Amino acid sequence: MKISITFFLLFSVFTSCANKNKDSHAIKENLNKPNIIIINLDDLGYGDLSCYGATEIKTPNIDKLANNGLLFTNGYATSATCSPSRFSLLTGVYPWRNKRAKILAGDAPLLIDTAQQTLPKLLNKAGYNTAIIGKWHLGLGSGHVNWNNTITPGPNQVGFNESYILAATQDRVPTVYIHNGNVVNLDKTDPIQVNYKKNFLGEPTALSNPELVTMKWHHGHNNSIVNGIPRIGFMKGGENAKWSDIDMADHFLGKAKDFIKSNKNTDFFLYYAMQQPHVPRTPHPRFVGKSGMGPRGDAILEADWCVGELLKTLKNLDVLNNTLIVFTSDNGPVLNDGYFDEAEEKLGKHDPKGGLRGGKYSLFEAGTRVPFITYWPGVIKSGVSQALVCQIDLLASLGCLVGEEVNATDSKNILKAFTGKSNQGRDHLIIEAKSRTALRSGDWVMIPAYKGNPINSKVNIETGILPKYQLYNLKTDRAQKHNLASENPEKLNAMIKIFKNLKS
Ligand code: NG6
Ligand code: CA
Repeated sequence: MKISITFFLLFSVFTSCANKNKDSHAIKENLNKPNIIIINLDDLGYGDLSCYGATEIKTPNIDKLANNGLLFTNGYATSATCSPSRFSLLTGVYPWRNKRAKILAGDAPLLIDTAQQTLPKLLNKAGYNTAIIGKWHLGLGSGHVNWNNTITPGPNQVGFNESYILAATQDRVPTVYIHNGNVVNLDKTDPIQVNYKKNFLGEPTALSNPELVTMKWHHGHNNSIVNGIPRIGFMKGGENAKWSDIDMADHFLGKAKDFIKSNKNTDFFLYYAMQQPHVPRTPHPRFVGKSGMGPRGDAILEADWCVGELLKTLKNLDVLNNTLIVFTSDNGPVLNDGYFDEAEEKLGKHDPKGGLRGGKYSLFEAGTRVPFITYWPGVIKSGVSQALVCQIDLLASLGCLVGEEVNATDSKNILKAFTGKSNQGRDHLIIEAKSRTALRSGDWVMIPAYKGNPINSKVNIETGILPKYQLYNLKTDRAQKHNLASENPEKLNAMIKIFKNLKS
């Protein structure tokens, strides 16, 4: 009974959204709105999950989402790196519209304008209690952060009622948790200082004191050492506030569970931004050695376990059936991203790219095509969708779902595709990697000619950069092996035209 009512209400939402939200207020009053959870992993590849065809690693809990929900084979992040990708997910705006949308330092200012429309703001307006728990990496403050005072603006100023975050990445300082703008467990007599240009006098680094390092760096990552792990950036003080790397997954999971528990009687939106399997890979000892693939595989097993625990929590609180879960990753996979952690050596037959070309930092498919699953018991039927969908569309689509007015250019309302009511996603998508852009349109991809290195030799990944146009038909050539640019000039020109129009 409850299910058919939800179906009916959804039907009216879909009809109204097609009508540009004319009846948004009516919908808002009638709709039995679901809780919304976006689970966004860090550097998880298209081929890293058993539900996406991995045979060397088993991810039973994420598979449960896929088997009982909708698995997308053409689901994308807008960017092959973190900050730009997350910027789009939360704002519905392409990262190349914002010059600062690049991998941010740990002390970079807030990337999102506090006046800007965001997904959490929209949901907040629709009555949701909103939280981010996990990785932020969208900058904090407006230039010079004093880590010893309340840090603002940040997530709480762009729509989140609650935030419990790590500022940038696990490999960047400051290595502390920040709760609603305040560093957790900060001892005011041991203030934190952060500098990304120079070290603090007398403080050890991986270069000056290699004997203090327990995880060896391969490239970059030779500044301050915390918990034996050398990081990017210099940090002094804040001893009491430093996180424990091996406990990070449990820590964020605990916070996520607490948030769900205290909001079980209200509509809630949780952006659960997990840190795995980004470097440094520090799975809890419970998972060490379990994948046979070293820390990268173990961290994926740990993340899968966290998803299982989250599902259990929702079920035990009797809110699972009224929760829409979106599972995805911020960008494609990388093996050696700066530490010696045996990711390459112990890979065996596992293919994190799932047969796609490239990887993190790349304009080729594996850079931005990521795992993408939607799950909503009783509403989304289980299946596989080939619709072209992107994280950037969550703003317009979820805005529609909750009956909020959305004015968006880049973000498309494709709620029907996200819920499996249609196989039609967006027509075109611009993808980005390290400030270069390319076009996916239908089954085709066009990469403009660019200057630069075709291989990022540090991480051993093809960048997608060539000094000539590239054109691929993904339907017949999923691995992007055959450049059809000179064979098919008509298609190439048509793609260039669309690309120019979209970028203007
Ligand atoms: C790079 C780091 C890499 C990772 C990445 C950000 C070096 C040499 N490499 O600059 O390890 O931290 O930034 O990853 O420092 S992301 O997933 O947040 O985009
Ligand atoms: Ca990432």
